[in-house]
Formats: sequence, C-alpha cells, structure tokens
Amino acid sequence: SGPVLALVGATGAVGTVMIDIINGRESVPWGEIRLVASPRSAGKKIVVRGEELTVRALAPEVFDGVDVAMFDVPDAVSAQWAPIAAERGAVAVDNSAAFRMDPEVPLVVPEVNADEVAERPKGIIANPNCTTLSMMAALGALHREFELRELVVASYQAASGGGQEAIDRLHAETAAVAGKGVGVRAGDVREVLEAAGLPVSESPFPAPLALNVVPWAGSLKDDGWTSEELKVRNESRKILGIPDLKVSATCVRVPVVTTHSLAVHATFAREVTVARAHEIFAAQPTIVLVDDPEQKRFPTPADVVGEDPTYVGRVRQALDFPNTLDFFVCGDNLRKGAALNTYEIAEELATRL
Ligand code: 11C
Repeated sequence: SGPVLALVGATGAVGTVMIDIINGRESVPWGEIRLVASPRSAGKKIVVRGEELTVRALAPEVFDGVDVAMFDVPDAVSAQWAPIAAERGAVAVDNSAAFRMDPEVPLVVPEVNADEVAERPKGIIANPNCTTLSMMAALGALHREFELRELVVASYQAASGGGQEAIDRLHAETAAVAGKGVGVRAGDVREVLEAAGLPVSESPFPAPLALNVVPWAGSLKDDGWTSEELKVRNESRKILGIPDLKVSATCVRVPVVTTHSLAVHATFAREVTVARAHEIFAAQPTIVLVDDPEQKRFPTPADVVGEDPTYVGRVRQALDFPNTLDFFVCGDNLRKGAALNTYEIAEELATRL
C-alpha cells in the first residue's frame, strides 16, 4: 500500500524525464503509479521501477483513487483536466502556466517554500517555469540571509524549453551549417538553412539558432516584453514571497540542447560578501558551487545537463552597486526546471497525506 500517484503526459518530453527520475529514486512512497496520456499514446507499455505499466487514456475515471496527479501537458490540457483531477480527490501538481499566478494556487520550489503545499484551496499546486526555477534555489538561499530587493537577469535558454520540435530543429540546423564555414557574413547562416530546406519561416524560433543567439522566448506581451520575461518577474515575486520585488529580465535562446543558464544581478537589503555567499551556496544540498576563477572553473550547460542540482559560479560582488552580487547559474530545464521539481512537490505531499 501507499498513496497512488498519476503521471499525466507520461509520453511527452518532460514525462519521459519524469519516468527516468522515478526509476532513479532509491525508494518511492507510492503504492501504485498510473501513467496517463492522450488517447493517441494510450496502450503504450512503459517500464516503471521494474514493472511494465500500460499508459491509460486521459479520462475523469483515471483519477479515481489517485492521491497525487502530476501534469506535464500543454497549458490548455492542464486548465481543463487539473480541476477534474482535484474534483475526483487528487492533489494536482501542474507544470503548465495555467494556474501559476492564481492566488489560490501555491507556486512551489521545495527548497524555498515547501510549507505552502499545505494551503491549496483548489486542490492544485503549480510548478514554476523552468527559467525562473533555474535560479530559485540560489536566490532563495541568498534571500534568507541578505533579503532580496532587486533582480536583473539575462537568460541563456536551451532549445528543449520549446519541446521536441525545438530540439529537432536545433539538431537539423546544426547539421546544416556544420563544415560550411558560415557565420562570417551577415545573413549567410540564413542562406545555408534556406538551401538545406530549413527556412526560418518554418522554425519554432524566430531567427536561426545555430551559430546564433536569439533574444526571444515565449510570446509577445504588452510594451515589447515577452511572456517568458514576465513569467520570470511574476513567478519570482510569488515564490520568494516578495510582492514588490523589482525584477527586469531579458530572455535569450542559445544553441544549447538542454540546460538553461542565467546571469543574475541581485541586490539585497544587507551587506553581502562573496565569501559568505560561497558558504551559503555550499551549505544548500541542492546547489553545487563551481567557482574557481584562477582555474577558470565555472558551470556551463554542457557540463550540467542531466544533473539534478543547480550549479552556481562566477560569484562576484558588484563593483558599482552596493549590497549586490553577480553570479551565473545553470540548471537542467527538463529536470529541476520541470520534472524533478514537480516530483519533489509530489514527494513533499506524500509525507503529509
Ligand atoms: C522555454 N521556459 O524555455 C520555457 C518553457 O511556462 O512552463 C516552459 C514554459 C512554461 O521556452
């Protein structure tokens, strides 16, 4: 026996990582795990912790008897189905953007605000956007000590934030430009992609991503901001519990398959030092500090992909801004940024059922 866990979206990019995470756990608290997906994927067999499970089609009855239902599906699917799961008695832990800013839905990063899982009037708990999440363990730890006031960030986001289509596109573009000697004249990358049958008009990205950086993620919102930049601002405020936190974000896509990075400029109420920040990061079990400028050691997405912790490095005291630290973080956007944090919330709930 033990509580029943459902995974909705079991066959998607994040769902697949979720199953890896569940399989990799030393032990799990669940008496039963149910895999759920769209009718298209129903019937598929997937091995979870040594047992072959058949994927069930999403329907109200699949939530009967379920204690915790994790959703790794598009916003519209969550918006429709998370309340149905909750009605049937499950706590829905949702990784979409559908409920994150609902004041009756806690937005949880266990290292920062685990206790908020207890107060869930709608029976729904939201998991943050992967870009916000990648810096939350680090910022939460610093905030507890120094009291965060202002945050200026630039993101370096991996293609996989855009799902499988975006991963495939980056691989195809990379193959198309390889060995062509391009990137030396304005427009030559576009020309090579066009000649390879990969016009930008058919890409999930609004510009070439190979040999490039693209200052755009998400959709256009008011005054030129993107949805992704507003998520970083609004979700950071809610998770950290600082409703008036000053935040300015610029979100940029880079030719990395998986693992988001952020350059963070954080201003605090109290005096900061690099030495104390190092101690704080080193004491946080879900952070790995890699910060040795002499040896040029710092985190990079190529070294962090597939890892659970958030990696932090390049920690500096800003020369011209009082009480301010600059640092660089990398976090696997499919693990801590999505599946792992959702699963950690589910585990947190299991201890309280
Ligand atoms: C990206 N962060 O990298 C996005 C993907 O709100 O959960 C996740 C979107 C979200 O494109």
